[in-house]
Amino acid sequence: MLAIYPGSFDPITLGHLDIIERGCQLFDRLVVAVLRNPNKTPMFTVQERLEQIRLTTRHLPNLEVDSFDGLTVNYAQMRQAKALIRGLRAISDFEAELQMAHINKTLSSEIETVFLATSNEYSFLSSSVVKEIAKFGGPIDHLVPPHIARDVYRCQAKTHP
Ligand code: COD
Repeated sequence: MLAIYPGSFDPITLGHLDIIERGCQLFDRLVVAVLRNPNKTPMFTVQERLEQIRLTTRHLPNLEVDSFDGLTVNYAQMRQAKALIRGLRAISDFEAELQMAHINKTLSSEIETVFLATSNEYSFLSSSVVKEIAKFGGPIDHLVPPHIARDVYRCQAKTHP
């Protein structure tokens, strides 16, 4: 059975990686799908994020990394996926995630949303937190893989030399 883990992944964090590794154990195949979103100004281009995720997940043989635009359920249908995976960190995630799951169900009744609860150690972690800490020169090595930390600091140095 194929599942899709959609998101922005700007950049991928250890929290995302935890969900990906657990998703790979639950499903035969998992696709991490990066949204091409023209309305947002990300830190990393879609191409950079795809490379970052591929490098981070080389140890997972049943994982694929891809990008998509438009509705997630349309992409999931095109891939013949049965489920969307989403991570839940806190009640604040729950409200928005539940709403999105309901909307997606109305758009495509055959695709289920599967929620995975965050592991305790990553319950506070998001891509935004990583960027915020890096902006003020704080340590992020415990939040993202080492090559991502380097990318974030390099990007930070370019924008705020
Ligand atoms: N622990 C556990 N889970 C985590 C952690 C963590 N530390 N950090 C993030 N996650 C989870 C998030 O809760 C989310 O489920 C997933 O990982 C991805 O997170 P992000 O922040 O990288 O990506 P999002 O949430 O911005 O992605 C949103 C989508 C791109 C999936 C969404 O906007 C979308 O589907 N857009 C396409 C248009 C569409 O179909 N919209 C829905 C109908 S209106």
